[in-house]
Amino acid sequence: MAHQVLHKGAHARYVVSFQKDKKGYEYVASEYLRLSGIYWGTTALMLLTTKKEEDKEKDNNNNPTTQFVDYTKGLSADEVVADVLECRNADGGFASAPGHDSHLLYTLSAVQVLCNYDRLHKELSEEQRRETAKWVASLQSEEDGSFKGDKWGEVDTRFSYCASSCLRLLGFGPELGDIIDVEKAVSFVLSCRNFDEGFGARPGDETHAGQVFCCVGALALLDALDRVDADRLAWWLCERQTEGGGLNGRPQKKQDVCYTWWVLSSLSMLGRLHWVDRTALVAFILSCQDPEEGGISDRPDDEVDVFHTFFGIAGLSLLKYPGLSEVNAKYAMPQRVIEKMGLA
Ligand code: GRG
Repeated sequence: MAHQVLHKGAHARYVVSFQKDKKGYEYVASEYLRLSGIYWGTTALMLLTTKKEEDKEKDNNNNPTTQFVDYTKGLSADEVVADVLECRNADGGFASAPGHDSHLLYTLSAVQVLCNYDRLHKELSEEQRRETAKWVASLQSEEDGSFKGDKWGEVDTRFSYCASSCLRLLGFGPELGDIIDVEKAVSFVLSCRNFDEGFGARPGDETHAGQVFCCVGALALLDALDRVDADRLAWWLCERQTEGGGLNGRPQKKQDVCYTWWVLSSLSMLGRLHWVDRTALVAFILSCQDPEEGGISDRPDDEVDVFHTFFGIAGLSLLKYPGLSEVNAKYAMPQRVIEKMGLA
């Protein structure tokens, strides 16, 4: 394989220039998912940044593996936070970009970014946080416990995950049951389980690794992960590894860097991360980098983007690639943030 080391500096430069070039084509064209882009990019910078103590780590040849650079400094925290707050709507939810409707996907991204920068409580009053939580809870169906993504009504297990994560990050611990019907939320997720022990977007839909992450994550966040057969599900997940070393999202499909995250984080939550061939997977991810301009693509020699850059780095972090900060599999956020919030 051509590029066998992670080009941390190049990736950080790529993320920073994407985020700063607000008139650039990529930035303008991604307005419909802008807030998630901010979450992917800024979280990638945080994972590239290691704590100072980790400088002392040595590789097999006793050489230091990390050099401390705070890659997050490439972007102004105040500007990032201002960009996020501009997307807040009067209903308490957040939109992909100013002027759009609130959606659960972007509300989760907003809350994640504010937590990552330790600004959730500084920027949103208790009343505003309650409004956001109420808006999230209002999307749950009283009938079957599912969540819709917004007022327009699409139901998907992605939204069960987003709602669960959002409410936990907003501080709902044992009192989660006061705001949503937890048992019904769990039952809906379980109703999307298939014969292969995997999960789809709605009852009867095909198993897909992205939805498996959402369902395993939601069950973990709702303290119900013991209701899956971990061995059978982990077997389906580790069968996603292809001859090229990368992972696909379902049988007969192509490998893609983003499945490193959806599959590995699920395996990690199930305590079976070691069921994949780590060496082959690391080599595949590294082969998808642009070593000069930075960024990671879905497959070697394809165009890079912030989505695959984040999930490649986060996947490498789960694989304990040297010189990266630890990522939390359940929240897809830096472990140090989750620990500081008392959610680990
Ligand atoms: C906080 C990490 C995080 C996530 C929030 C939005 C979300 C919750 C999860 C998305 C999970 C998901 C469905 C991921 C899959 C994305 C993807 C690459 C879909 C492509 O699907 P197909 O059918 O691709 O086009 P394949 O690979 O099956 O051909």
